[in-house]
Amino acid sequence: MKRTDLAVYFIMGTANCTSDPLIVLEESLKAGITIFQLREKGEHALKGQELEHFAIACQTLCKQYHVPFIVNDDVDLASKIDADGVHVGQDDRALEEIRTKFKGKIVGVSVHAREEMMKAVEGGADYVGIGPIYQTKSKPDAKKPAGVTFLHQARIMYPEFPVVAIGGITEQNASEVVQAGADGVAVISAICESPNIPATVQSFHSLSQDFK
Ligand code: TZP
Ligand code: MG
Repeated sequence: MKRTDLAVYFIMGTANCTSDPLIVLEESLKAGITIFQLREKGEHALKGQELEHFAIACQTLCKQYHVPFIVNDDVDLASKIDADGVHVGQDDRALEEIRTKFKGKIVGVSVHAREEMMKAVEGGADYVGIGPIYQTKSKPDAKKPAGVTFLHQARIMYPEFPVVAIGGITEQNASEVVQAGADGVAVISAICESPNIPATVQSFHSLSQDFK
């Protein structure tokens, strides 16, 4: 994958949307998101066949716009529907196992500290997600906001490695994370709750271009 693929990374599940999630996704794709992750969580999360159907609907839209389709956590679902990649946290399946099961696909890993970052890079991750940078209301079990300190260190450790920042990122604070070294911003609420998705996506795009 290219670092520029991470510029505007939209993450969404049905719980994040107050209107039809597929309409929100299509609007975001039209507006120019560069990568999409299906992250279906929460009490009323879709499961089994329903989840698979919803995932395929998201994947079909992403294909139409030539945007990579990533599945959060669920490596089996990602393999079954032949997604473009998976994203896993530190408590999910081991990177080595995913790498062998999921050849030629994008594998993203969430990291919070130096050792986790080194392990992900050496274990063959294609990119890392660093966060939460700011306070987030989209992940009830999120760690404490870490600010941009580690993000900046990660960029110094690995000048060329694809890094996306996550957690509480808005149009207002996105420039700080890009300046600290992120290749892009991963957002849920900034897009799901935007009153003007095209303007929001455009504003994230122009920020990541300004600092390149
Ligand atoms: N991982 C760390 S913070 C977060 C995830 C999935 C939620 C990001 O959502 P938002 O609404 O962009 O803060
Ligand atoms: Mg996870």
